[in-house]
Amino acid sequence: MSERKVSFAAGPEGLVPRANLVWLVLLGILASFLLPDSFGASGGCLASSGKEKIAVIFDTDICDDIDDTWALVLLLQSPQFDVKLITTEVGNTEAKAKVVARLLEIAGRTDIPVGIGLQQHKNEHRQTVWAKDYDLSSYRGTVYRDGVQAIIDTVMKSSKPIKIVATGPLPNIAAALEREPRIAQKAEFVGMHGSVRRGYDGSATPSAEYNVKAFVKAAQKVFTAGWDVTITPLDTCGIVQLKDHKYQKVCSSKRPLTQALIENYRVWYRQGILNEHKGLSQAELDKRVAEKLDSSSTTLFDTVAIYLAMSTELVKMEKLPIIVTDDGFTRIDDKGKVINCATEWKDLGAFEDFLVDRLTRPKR
Ligand SMILES: [Ca+2]
Repeated sequence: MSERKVSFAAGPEGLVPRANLVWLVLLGILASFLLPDSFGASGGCLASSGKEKIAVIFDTDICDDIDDTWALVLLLQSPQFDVKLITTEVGNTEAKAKVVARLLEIAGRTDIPVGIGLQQHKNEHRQTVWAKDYDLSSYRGTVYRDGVQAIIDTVMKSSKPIKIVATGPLPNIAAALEREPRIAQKAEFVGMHGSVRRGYDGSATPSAEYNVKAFVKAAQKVFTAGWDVTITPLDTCGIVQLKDHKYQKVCSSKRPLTQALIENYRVWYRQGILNEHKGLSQAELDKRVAEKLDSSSTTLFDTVAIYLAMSTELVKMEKLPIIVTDDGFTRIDDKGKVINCATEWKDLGAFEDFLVDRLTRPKR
């Protein structure tokens, strides 16, 4: 693949007398408290000022659960990131790539290449109907047919540290490690994976979390590779949901990308009901969709992985030795590789506020 060139505006340091730099630093600190980025995701002064963005590859199983779409919008509306590539995971990865490409067009971000991940089948997913008529060859950016190779090439050609942020099962990432093990020396891994002390819905018993259990061997490969691993397990990501005025603020946003997010939520939720209740009347279907869409989001697991790629301020991080068992659990075990785990929220309300701000903020 050919890597897309990204140009950076030159910083002002070389043009400013040294004495004035002190004032600039003080103003920067003050701004970090006053501006929206002070929700705990400043990512440091460099990232928030746009001088040194965080290079990321986003690997997503979008279209299975809807939270990946929320995560994608958060990613695109976070100025800390320099998004190098988005790859699709699991199932009909080409149909999923169409959804990603159409969302990137709405976002005005066709500078971001899309990679089609390993394909397990060609069935439709609940959300793919939204982009059913979209022609992937019309995407104004680059589309890589071999998403795994695109991951490898993007990492190996990167001139700066790069983070692979994954919010689905991991066959693409495991295959990339298999083909080119050196990516583990040049990248960090950040994922929505596992369950350390708490399970689904905040239960006191750990669960075999889907992203791990669905492709256990792949998860074992990724978790034991030589790179730095950071995860939001169910302990933190499994209790994130927007309700009431926070949810309503997102729904009423006039931003085209945010409106597209809610439209995808509608399509995805509607298709889920249709899959379960094929004989349902149109009126009953509309009623059920409206009830859910008017009230709350689903659990927004994947948004926390995006957050961890830029900040850990709002969560308690622990370095824990973790093994991935053959039945899909992520257990604390002295034989495990030590990884960074977001095990508790320090301030979940502040994260919700941050998320709403990012999803609804005016385009800059
Ligand atoms: Ca996901």
